Amino acid sequence: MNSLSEALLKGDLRALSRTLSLVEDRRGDYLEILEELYRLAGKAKIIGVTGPPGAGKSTLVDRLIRHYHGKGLRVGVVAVDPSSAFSGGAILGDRVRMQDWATVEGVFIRSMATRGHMGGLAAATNDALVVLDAAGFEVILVETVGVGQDEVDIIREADTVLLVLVPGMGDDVQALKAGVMEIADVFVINKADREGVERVERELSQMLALAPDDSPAPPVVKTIATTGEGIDELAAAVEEVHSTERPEALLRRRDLERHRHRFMKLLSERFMDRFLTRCTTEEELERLFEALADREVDPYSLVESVLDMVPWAEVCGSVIRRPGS
Ligand SMILES: Nc1nc2c(ncn2[C@@H]2O[C@H](COP(=O)(O)OP(=O)(O)OP(=O)(O)O)[C@@H](O)[C@H]2O)c(=O)[nH]1
Ligand SMILES: [Mg+2]
Repeated sequence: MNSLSEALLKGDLRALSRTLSLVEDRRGDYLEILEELYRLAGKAKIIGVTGPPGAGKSTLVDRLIRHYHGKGLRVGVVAVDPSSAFSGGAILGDRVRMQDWATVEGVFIRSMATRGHMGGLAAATNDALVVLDAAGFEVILVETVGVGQDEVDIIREADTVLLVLVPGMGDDVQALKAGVMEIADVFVINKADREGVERVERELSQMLALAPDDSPAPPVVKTIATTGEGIDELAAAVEEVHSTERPEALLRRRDLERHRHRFMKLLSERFMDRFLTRCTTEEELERLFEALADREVDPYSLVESVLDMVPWAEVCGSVIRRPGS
């Protein structure tokens, strides 16, 4: 076994941090480590927390850490920082709160930057979840701002998705509909101390009534994250969704969907990476692009010739039809 995975499995937190850095930057032995750790993962309860900027996600996450830690569970957190431009002050708040947990045994918090990921933010974040899961964290909270495809791809990995809304969102409830609305398992109306709670509740239930499928309506929980009000109810709703509410077939479908997605993403990420590292140099690529720009070659036949070189018969015969052989 890789020495880093070994140390991490023994509970070495520095090894855990280093592993997460390798995974995040796609460097070193990260693939070998992920292969090893993946086999040990799959036990954690992953809770995704998403919603618009400033909705109180971090404050809720802080409360949920307290809740689960208080039950004696080991809690991991992956906070995907929104790009600094649009949430200056809140981030500082996050950091301060997070620092409070930095020295607490059984709690581990990791921030992921949103920029500069080779294989995409979603891939890096999902692999970070595998690492934390294998490292024995029983509950893993993932915070993302619920906009953009990356965030949807991240939150898709969660077993339970909490969508955080706030009073006074107005048309924003409508705007969130695409993507996250469909995958939310629990709706949280945070900042319930503010005016307009009934209104957002009403809009939400109208929207949920329009849902086409026949699965049970997801629970709606009101919270005041700053005081902790409603957190026990929220945890209970998560528990219930997790244990009884969803029929087996639905969970299976979701799991298959998740693995389909992960496989496709990984295949394209790795394929591209192999091509770039094994096949070409920067200079060669540059020349290739120049030839394309000068229209000496066309991109269609070029890509087809690359793919024609792959021994497809072998790939399909042994890897796909007999996985694991
Ligand atoms: N009144 C009130 N304020 C809250 C509540 N929950 C959070 N806040 C405040 O709302 C602000 C934003 O909270 P955060 O937890 O940082 O929100 P966030 O969704 O994580 O923000 P981003 O990560 O920047 O998207 C902070 O000033 C919180 O103190 C609440 O229930 N009621
Ligand atoms: Mg936050």
